[in-house]
Amino acid sequence: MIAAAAVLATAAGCGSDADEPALDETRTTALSVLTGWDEIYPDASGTAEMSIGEGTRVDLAVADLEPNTDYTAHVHDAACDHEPPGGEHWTADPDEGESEANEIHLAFRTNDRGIGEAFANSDLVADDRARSVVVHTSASDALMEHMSSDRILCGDFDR
Ligand SMILES: [Cu+2]
Repeated sequence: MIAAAAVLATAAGCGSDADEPALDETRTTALSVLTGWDEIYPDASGTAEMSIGEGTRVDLAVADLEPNTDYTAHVHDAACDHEPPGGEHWTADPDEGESEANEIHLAFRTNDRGIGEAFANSDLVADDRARSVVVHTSASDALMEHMSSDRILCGDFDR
């Protein structure tokens, strides 16, 4: 009984509250090519960092994608082994539904070597439902007609 009380006192003393996002927390991930697209972009890769404080900053870097092509990326709400990979878009307020103002979106264009970088600075504070980042090809990509999904890369944030 005394030991349990001591543990509780210690937990309370560290100042973290399960309902509040930790301040200045940084989560990272390495993105992997999803099934199907791995045949087209076998070497594609990416890294992402999500820094959470008063808002959320996401930095994304990808390599070995299609040169000079537009891509989008979003913070998603499920792990990459979910079907579909990454689940749905993460929404700051789930009751509000999907809208750009309620989500974290990134957009970038690759250079002539297939390298791209993007960042998002959002006022929204990512919580534990923010599980992954997914890179989507642009809808105009001619390859899309042969693919079942526009999701190319996915990475699970460490937690
Ligand atoms: Cu997405």
